[in-house]
Amino acid sequence: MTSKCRRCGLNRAEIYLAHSNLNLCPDCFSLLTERKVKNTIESYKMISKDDKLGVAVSGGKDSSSLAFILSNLYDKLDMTLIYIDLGVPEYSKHCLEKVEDLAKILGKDLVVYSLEDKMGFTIMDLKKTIYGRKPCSACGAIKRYLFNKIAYDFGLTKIATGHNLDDTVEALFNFYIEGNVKSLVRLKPYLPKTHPKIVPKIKPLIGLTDMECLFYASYKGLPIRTLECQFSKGSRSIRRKEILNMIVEKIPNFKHAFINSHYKRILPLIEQALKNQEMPEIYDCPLCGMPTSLKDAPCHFCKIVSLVKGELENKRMYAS
Ligand code: Q46
Ligand code: ZN
Repeated sequence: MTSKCRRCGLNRAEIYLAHSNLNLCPDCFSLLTERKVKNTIESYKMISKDDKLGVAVSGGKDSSSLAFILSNLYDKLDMTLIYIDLGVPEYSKHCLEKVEDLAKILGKDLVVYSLEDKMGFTIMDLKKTIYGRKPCSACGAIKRYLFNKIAYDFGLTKIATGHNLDDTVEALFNFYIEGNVKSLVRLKPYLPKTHPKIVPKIKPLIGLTDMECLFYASYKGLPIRTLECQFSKGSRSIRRKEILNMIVEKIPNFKHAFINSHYKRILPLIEQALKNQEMPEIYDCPLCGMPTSLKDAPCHFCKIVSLVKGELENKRMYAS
């Protein structure tokens, strides 16, 4: 026997949300999903009407759902999609097609930043040169730097990213294990401006699971990628997510409880304990002028760029 939607009582339920024990039809699910995002935005005061918002898009289910929900909820909001083409064969082109389709559907501007055109190298060069194996940590650092730099150069006031509940719990879980208090404190739904050149970051999907984002994107027929980056397989973050999903099989609201207790009870205590600590100094990178915690030294991004460019130059010299 098929069950009816718990909200409308009319349509056939197609999705079961174990963490809240709800059977929902696609329409009610979509409505509740959008409401959850609106509640997150309002409770953290993430967006104001004068904002010029940059949305970091990747062609994935999360960032596509994010852009779609934001333009549904705030149709007058000044919103620009930003895509970084990393130059991963097949994958990057495939993702670019998806974000171009999304921008057309939403009627929003899309800024495409090609690493190869602008910087003269791709993520594949990172693998071939300095990293040898997986280039993911450098790739993450490059993306973080560029999203901020692009938003700053375009005069955008905030950057929204598609980090969802699963991503956040996975990252928190890792920082707890490492005892990495500095990163733990920085991982917030709303990271305000700490320097004139640092654009505030918001995570409106922090209350939605991977599954909810996937269902939402498919119910809305959003253009999302069907290819994975060749470096994503077997990553530590995926393994940690698998472990957390095993816990959820036994304790369905585990991730929701974890994140609630972290943000409502534990983080305020940590922040209180760190209150009298001096803020780390911020310097200007001598190469790009962007903020860095390193004194008289290039920022992390510029270091990666000069390393990979130096290696590429060496290779060219040896080859000629
Ligand atoms: S794009 Fe970059 Fe991911 Fe590919 S190289 Fe790794 S970090 S897996 S989200
Ligand atoms: Zn720099």
